[in-house]
Amino acid sequence: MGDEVLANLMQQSQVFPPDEAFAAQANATADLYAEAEADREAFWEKQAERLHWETRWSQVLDWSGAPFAKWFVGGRLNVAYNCVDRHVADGHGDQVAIHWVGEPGDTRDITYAQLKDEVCKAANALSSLGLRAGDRVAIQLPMIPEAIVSMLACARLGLVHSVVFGGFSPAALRSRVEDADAKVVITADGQYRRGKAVPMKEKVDEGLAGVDTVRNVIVVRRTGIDAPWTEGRDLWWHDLVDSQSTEHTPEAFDSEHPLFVLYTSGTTGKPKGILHTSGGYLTQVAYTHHVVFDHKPGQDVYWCTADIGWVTGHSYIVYGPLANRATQVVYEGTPNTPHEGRHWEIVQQYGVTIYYTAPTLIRTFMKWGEQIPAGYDLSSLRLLGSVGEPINPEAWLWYRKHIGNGSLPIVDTWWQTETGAIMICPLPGASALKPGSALRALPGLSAKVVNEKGEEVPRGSGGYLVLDQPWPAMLRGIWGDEERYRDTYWARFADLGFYFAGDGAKYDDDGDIWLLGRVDDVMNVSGHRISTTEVESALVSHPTVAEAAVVGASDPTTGQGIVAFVIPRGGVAQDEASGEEAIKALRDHVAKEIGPIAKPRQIMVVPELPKTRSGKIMRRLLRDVAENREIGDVTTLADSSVMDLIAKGLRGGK
Ligand code: 6R9
Repeated sequence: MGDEVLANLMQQSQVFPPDEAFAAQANATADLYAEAEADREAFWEKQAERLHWETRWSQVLDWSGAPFAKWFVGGRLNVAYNCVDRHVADGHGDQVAIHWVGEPGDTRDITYAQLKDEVCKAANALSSLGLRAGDRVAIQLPMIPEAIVSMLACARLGLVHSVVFGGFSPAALRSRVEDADAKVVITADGQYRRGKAVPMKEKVDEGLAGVDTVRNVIVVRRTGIDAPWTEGRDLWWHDLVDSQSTEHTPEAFDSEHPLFVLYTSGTTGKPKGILHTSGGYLTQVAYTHHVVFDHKPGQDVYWCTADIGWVTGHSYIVYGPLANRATQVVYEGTPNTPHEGRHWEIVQQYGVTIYYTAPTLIRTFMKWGEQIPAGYDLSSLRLLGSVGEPINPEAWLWYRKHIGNGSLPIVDTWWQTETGAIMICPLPGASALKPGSALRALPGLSAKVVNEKGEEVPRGSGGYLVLDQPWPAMLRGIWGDEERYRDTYWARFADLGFYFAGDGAKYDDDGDIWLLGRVDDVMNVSGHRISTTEVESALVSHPTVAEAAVVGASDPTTGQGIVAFVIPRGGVAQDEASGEEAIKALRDHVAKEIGPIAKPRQIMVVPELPKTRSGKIMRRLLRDVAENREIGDVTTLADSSVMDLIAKGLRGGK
């Protein structure tokens, strides 16, 4: 977002003071900031007491090995016990944990007692395969209950899960399985996508071809479509799990025992395996879910629309809500299957009170029209949330007006795969809300906007977002790559010990934070992080492409859209390369290499790319082309005529 645009936004911004009735019943009050400020460690100690610890910690934080933190040192707990068993032990076994809604319309209500049985059976099944604490398990599943059960079964046994988004390609699965050296993969025969059953197991097999470290593939039967089978390796979930005992004694693990690895795009082609551990992570997801969503167990019906393949699904479908004994909706399908009112129909049917989604979906709802939600009874809703990218004020105001009855608090939650849990966000009932601003760090957490030197910028100015204090759910490294961990996040402000988030941000005149999007080569498409390099590598791996440059161009629905510039290989005529078929083949190739979410919105065939004398591609200029703007300053180009060539080429054949 350019400075001008931002200035406009900030000018337009209105302030919505907290609603008194909401404030009177809110889980959090503004006092929490002062309480945390007075003694951070005591504050986090209190939050950790939300959980059941088998052994209490002896030290809250050990930062002596920075940037590798240890939280609740010496403490021992079982994450799955905290998310399931203890609620049953406390007499809430009959409370519904999950109202599951399948895309074709099938449903399942699962109580905490039933969830406990399912998790115990799955844990017994995984043990029977010889898996031991510390082993890695890859999970590529649709949004079905078995996905959540699998994650919790891993947590129960101290196995490290690596969930791979169901829309990722065989190649993406393979690189993740290999990087983490997963011994078992859990998947499904197929998944429903917009009313159709599409193969999943077949694709998993393609990804696993030649990978001999995977001992077993467990397959959930979801759609009934044909699944290729490798005897001796593949096992049906129902054959393996259904007959297991519902008794399983959870073992307590060290607070720093690894819980999961989740891969996310970095600035190079290779995704980073972000590592999270147990005690600190669970403490912060439980705390934030409690205060940010104002969640009341036994009363609220909570719905986070994310997929478990992303961190939002990990922290705010699985671990946070279940640790807090939530009753939640889990929906398998897309928001317009079979019709564009599907979400509102579900809200009405289950009486959803808390709804947490992404700006890209809000903008899609805007496109579909306000008459669609208006056709449903949304009066059960009492709080709305947003995550994944900056929410533009128009979308915020539409969300409040058409979904939130013109009155509900909206929590704009800034965080990352790396932070594990929400960091910057309003406290509903306590904060005055500003459409488009995430406001400030939550109590117990700290964020600053700084310049190149790491000095805090004055109000009204912008810079880089940093986190200047360690936090309980922080990543504990990149799987197998300590150096990349230090380089990516800690090298930029090494002397100051700040975590560099990769986001630009600005303080307004009140000192509130406005997030401005990534400052690196990571694009944000529909709230998903995709690196320009990753897409470039995919394009260049196609036989007709010599060179490629990719930029994120602003897009009214998806936030950013991927625009690629490609130079055809020698021997491929410009006309031929820019033909409809050839472009389609390239887009499909990227989908195959990475996944459909990475498909470029537009591909332009060009004779040259704009480069500096040191050979760096000047994406700024390409972005000007992609966004149909006047081309900016070209004086640092090695050959300043290149932009003319590109412009001429595009006029000629697009
Ligand atoms: C949770 C999640 C992280 C990146 C992050 C930032 C962007 C997320 C945001 C936001 C502005 C918000 N982002 N939430 N930007 N306001 N409320 O999305 O994790 O997939 O790792 O993405 O998303 O750019 O750096 P992840």
